[in-house]
Amino acid sequence: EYNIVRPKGYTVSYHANPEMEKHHFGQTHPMKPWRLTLTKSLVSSYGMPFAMDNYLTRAATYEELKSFHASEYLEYLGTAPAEDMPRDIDNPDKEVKFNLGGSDCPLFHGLYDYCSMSAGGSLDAARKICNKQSDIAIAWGGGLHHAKRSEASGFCYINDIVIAVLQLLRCYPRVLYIDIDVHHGDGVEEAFFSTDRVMTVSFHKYQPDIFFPGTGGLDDNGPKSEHNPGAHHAINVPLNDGITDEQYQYLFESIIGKINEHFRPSVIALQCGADSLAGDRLGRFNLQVQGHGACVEYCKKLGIPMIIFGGGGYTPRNVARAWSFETSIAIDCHTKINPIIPQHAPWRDRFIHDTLFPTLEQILGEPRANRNTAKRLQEIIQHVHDQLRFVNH
Ligand code: ZLV
Ligand code: CA
Ligand code: ZN
Repeated sequence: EYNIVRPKGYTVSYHANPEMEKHHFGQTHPMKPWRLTLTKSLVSSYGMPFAMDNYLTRAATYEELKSFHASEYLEYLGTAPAEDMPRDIDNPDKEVKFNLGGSDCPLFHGLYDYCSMSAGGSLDAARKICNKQSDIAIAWGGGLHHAKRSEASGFCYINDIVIAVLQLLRCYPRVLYIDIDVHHGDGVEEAFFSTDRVMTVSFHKYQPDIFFPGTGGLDDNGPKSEHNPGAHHAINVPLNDGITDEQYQYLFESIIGKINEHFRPSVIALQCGADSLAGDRLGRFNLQVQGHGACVEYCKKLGIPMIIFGGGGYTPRNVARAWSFETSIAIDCHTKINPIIPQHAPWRDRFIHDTLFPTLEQILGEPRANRNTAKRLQEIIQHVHDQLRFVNH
């Protein structure tokens, strides 16, 4: 019916496990792993699995997690008891280890399985790219960019992206990490602070003290020391509320185009956090499915192997729309996809509007005020170009 066929001349793999999606962070917590179920079901309703290699994700092993994380942290993560109420509210005096058990990073039943499956999917994706079995590998269950070596942070416990990039570095000289989640990709940036083999670029809302995590200013470009090879290899694009598709696409293409010329990446790791969409429960931007997807399309057109990760995204119907559309871009059927959500799609009523591309008015009623001026966008582009004068590979 939808005429979905394999793309010509390249292979796309899709890595998922329905077991991961059954975990719960708690009733009031904004992170809903169920959004992955809704995404997979919409992707399937369109017939997209026929055009990809589909893999059931396994859990990453302890040894694999140890490629980035400290063993003290992993051991605690594996043994800490699940609690029904966040500790810091219930027992404010009780010790909270590794930032676990607070309200951002609760200890829930099956936490270790959830984390190791998220990392397993991202690592499988990286291996498929390394083996040249895939040209684009999709891992929507990954993208947990805030986790540190021995600390959980911002709903992230295991940094699947860092683990996958470490795998890519075994087979490729240079990795470009791009992060379009509305939050700063601080954990990935920090992990590769001292190498010139990884360049990290994050686009995010920036308003220290008010918006998490508060890092990622325009002048934060990696270690300042002349002798550190990682200097100038962290790029940050701090934005204000209400940015539109048009502005975002202009910034993204100017910045990524220039980085591609100077850094010459051999592979791209793209974190597609969907909390940068309009109407997100935590986000503040005015991006539509088309503008978010345009970033994926631009990267794909560079013709470099790529892993696509998930990330944030707190309004599940919009997460499923964006990640389904981006899957269609990966397999090159986005121009012929029917914008009306298939009649047989499960949970069809959850989408409220029956289109893959709701308008800003449909999503928000009144769009959020845009606090990004044309002048500021030019300053950002100029600053990035100045940084890149130091980067030549
Ligand atoms: O999308 O949280 O603001 C990748 C990602 O980038 C905070 N956390 C920290 C700093 C002090 N806390 C506040 C504690 C909040 C506890 C629970 C919420 C509960 C309900 C509604 C919203 C939140 C919330 N938490 C909103 N923003 C936060 C951030 C963490 C954001 C992580 C983004 C993760 C997956
Ligand atoms: Ca970001
Ligand atoms: Zn986020």
